[in-house]
Amino acid sequence: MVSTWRSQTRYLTSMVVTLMLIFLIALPVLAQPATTAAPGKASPPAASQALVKKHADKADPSLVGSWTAPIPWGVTAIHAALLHTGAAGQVLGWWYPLGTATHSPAKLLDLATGTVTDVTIPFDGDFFCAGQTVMADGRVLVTGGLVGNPYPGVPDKGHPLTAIFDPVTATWSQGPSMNFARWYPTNMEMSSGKILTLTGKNADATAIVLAMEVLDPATNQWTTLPSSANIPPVSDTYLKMKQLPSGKIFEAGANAQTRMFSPATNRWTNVGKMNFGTRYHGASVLLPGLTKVLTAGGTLTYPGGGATATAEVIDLSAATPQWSYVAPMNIPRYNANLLLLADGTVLVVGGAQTKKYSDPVHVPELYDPLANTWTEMATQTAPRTYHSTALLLPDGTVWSGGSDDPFNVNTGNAYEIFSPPYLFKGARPTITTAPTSVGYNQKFTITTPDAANIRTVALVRPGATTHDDEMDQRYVILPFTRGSGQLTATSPPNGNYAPPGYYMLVIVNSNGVPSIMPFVQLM
Ligand SMILES: [Cu+2]
Repeated sequence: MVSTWRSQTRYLTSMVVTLMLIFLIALPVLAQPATTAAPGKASPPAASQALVKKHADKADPSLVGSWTAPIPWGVTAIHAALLHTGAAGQVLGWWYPLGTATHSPAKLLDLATGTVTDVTIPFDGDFFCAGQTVMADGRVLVTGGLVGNPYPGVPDKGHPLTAIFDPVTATWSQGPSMNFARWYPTNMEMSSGKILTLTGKNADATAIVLAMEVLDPATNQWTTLPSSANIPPVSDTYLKMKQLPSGKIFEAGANAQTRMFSPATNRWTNVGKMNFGTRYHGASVLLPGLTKVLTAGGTLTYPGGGATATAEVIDLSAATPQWSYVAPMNIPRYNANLLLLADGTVLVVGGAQTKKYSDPVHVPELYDPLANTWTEMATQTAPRTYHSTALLLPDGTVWSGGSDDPFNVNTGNAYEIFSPPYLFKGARPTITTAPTSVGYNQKFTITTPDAANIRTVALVRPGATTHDDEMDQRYVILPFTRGSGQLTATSPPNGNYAPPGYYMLVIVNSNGVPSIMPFVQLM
């Protein structure tokens, strides 16, 4: 928590520099041809264009859920990851060093007790605007960041450093450096358990890194992919990557032209083009079923453009997949978090409307993919704009934190918990026992007194998120049969459906109420 005037001044100064930096970074993007809707394209459905809407109309928690007040924890979680450790899971959050500090501040929140532990990264390196993935063994890989020690130092330049957090020992270690410096990269775990890292600004801050590279956690070595795998020069930072059951990987923005990458051939093909155009700082999520991707929000011109409320879905199982408008959000926004919930619905949390920290949206909305409806939820206290994060927790609630808005330091340094409406709709089904690990394509038993009225069994991937890029989240529905006091589920066929690692196991009853979700390691 920033408490003295001196540190406050230093903080604000560093923030002004940050804003300038990010503007400068955006210049190459602004210099690209403007992306506008081509004539003859389908118009988006009518959406509310009310710019600022701060309060939900209803108060019944079974309709709109409820929020806690902000809870201080001493770190602005520009980055956040859910860990499988502790009795109820833990949240790791970190951001940039301030002033003359050279280590990135980090905190560990134990969800069972609320205890917060300082786990500041113990070596030099600014792991701010980095990539992150929870690897198959539960350790968190953080890639790249900003050259700028002491912060703000030399801006714009990426570094190739990596850091690995082991949640079992609650300690950081230095990982192998990447072959390329990257600031604003995306990580994703591939079906093999290897980590694909791509995009990001280079060491000179002159361009986006086009080469992709892969970390093999078994050998701790990075391998650069052949140049045929390079991303197109027009690509954005923080590309939104989704592992598909086909084995291919879909890139769902920000660029209007979306693409498919084949790890088998190391080649890209264009697949679909978003009707809205390029959605700078929009969000996207792979929907349950693993064949459709939802994108929502964003802006055509960044920074400083107006936000859109529009949303689109692409069905990647179609012969010729195309983006189609679906129901728009009620409230335009960008820099929001798009989060899969325990029942397979999608929550959009936070966001801004005109500038990175301006006109914050305090009203989350719940998207039901089956009904194609967005419903406004209860109002949260804190502005969760640029550099905000959100995670689904094992108890089915939502953690919302971050945003380094210099005028809301106290709320940026605090988190809030949202209880979705499904927690106010009667008794929860309970999982009495479940395995702690399971292989692929295996039947396994879940004992529960609620077997008779369970409608869904699923594995939910813990989040690892920054910059509206929920890098690995997925909701994998499992086939199951019912027995007396138990369910027999079948695990995913292979890593294309669910890359190896820790998942939250959920059962959802016929009222749409999810259980508390124990961790199971898929291996
Ligand atoms: Cu950033």
